[in-house]
Amino acid sequence: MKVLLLYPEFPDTFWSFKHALKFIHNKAALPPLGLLTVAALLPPEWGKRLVDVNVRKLADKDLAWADVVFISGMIAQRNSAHELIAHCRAAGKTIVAGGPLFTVEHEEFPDVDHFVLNEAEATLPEFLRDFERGETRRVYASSEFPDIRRTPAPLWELADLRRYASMSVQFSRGCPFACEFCNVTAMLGHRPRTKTTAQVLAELDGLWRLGWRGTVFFVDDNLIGNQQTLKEELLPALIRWRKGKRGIPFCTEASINLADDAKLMSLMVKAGFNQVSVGTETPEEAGMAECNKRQNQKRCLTAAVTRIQRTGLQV
Ligand code: B12
Ligand code: SF4
Repeated sequence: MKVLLLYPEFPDTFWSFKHALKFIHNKAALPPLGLLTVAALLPPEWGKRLVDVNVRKLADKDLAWADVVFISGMIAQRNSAHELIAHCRAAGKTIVAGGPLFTVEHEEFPDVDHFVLNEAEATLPEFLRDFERGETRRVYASSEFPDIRRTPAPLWELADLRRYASMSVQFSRGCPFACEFCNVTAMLGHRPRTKTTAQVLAELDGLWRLGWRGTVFFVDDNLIGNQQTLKEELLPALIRWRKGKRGIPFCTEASINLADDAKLMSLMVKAGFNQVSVGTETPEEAGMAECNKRQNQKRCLTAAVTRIQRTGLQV
């Protein structure tokens, strides 16, 4: 079986960095980690090819090569996803769709043959069993939040790393907060689930072996969701891992209560984090209350951001 893993184009928004990326001769900010993870969950004997349309065009020969197309994406990629699906449909390919876009609005895509929704660790095994037996349903969904301590390392080797500004690694899924505008907790739950430290180090070793020395983005919804594991296990291990190595600075996302914990910030800096994105959204108390951004309420955001910056972390 030959699988074409297809990632739709991002529109020209702030977060696609289309104009800025030209200055550093890259095509996209990050590789499609979801598809690279799905690739690692597929049978090892299957042929796999990645086409990230943000990096290169989908060619007719890619479609001619493939038996089946696996497409991913987030809501921002909706238009490109529709176009790619129409293209694959015209080429007569079986289309399997998963990832955040399809998990929240799969009804909008009548041309997709199979939806494998939610986290692939929970839904893909059943789809693969049915696919091999030739008895597939249209929708595979699950309300389970799977244990990610068994998630295999993403198949980085499918991506052309030189085209990306950063690589990504995921330590945890889920977030203890409940901001009203955010899809994370509905899709991934409130209890942060973590990979083991050994898994994260194996992923970093894999990137190092492939020659990557640039930034690695820990794409956790909120890296500090499980502070105990972070402080006692992951950060000390990252400090040891980094010894004798040059390059690979880390960046991540965290909630503003990071500013309350000097030890945590200091460990992060020692582990090689130099940048953290913090969602402030609004300085208005009424706005924070309306969108349930309770972790930002009743505190001076400027003072919190300054405390983080003083440790050497760029915010
Ligand atoms: C890193 C990240 C980014 C990066 C880009 C990532 C990239 N690939 O290029 C940046 C920072 C640029 C970004 C930007 C944005 N992002 Co973003 N991002 C993330 C984040 C934090 C991690 C993504 C990731 O790598 N996850 C790890 C992988 C392993 O998870 P995954 O992709 O979901 O894959 C799993 C399953 O979904 C499934 N799966 C995925 N694909 C497929 C395909 C098939 C065929 C199958 C079977 C299964 C499957 O299996 C995987 C393993 O379980 C997620 C939150 C999250 N936890 O996922 C938000 C998230 C995806 N982003 C989101 C949003 C809203 C945005 C923005 C629109 C924000 C904004 N307001 O501008 C922009 C849009 C980008 C743009 N250019 O316009 C939303 C998407 C909501 C949705 N339902 O689509 C999320 C879920 C966060 C949220 N707060 O709700 N983002
Ligand atoms: S803190 Fe971030 S990840 Fe958590 S619910 Fe709020 S916006 Fe989503």
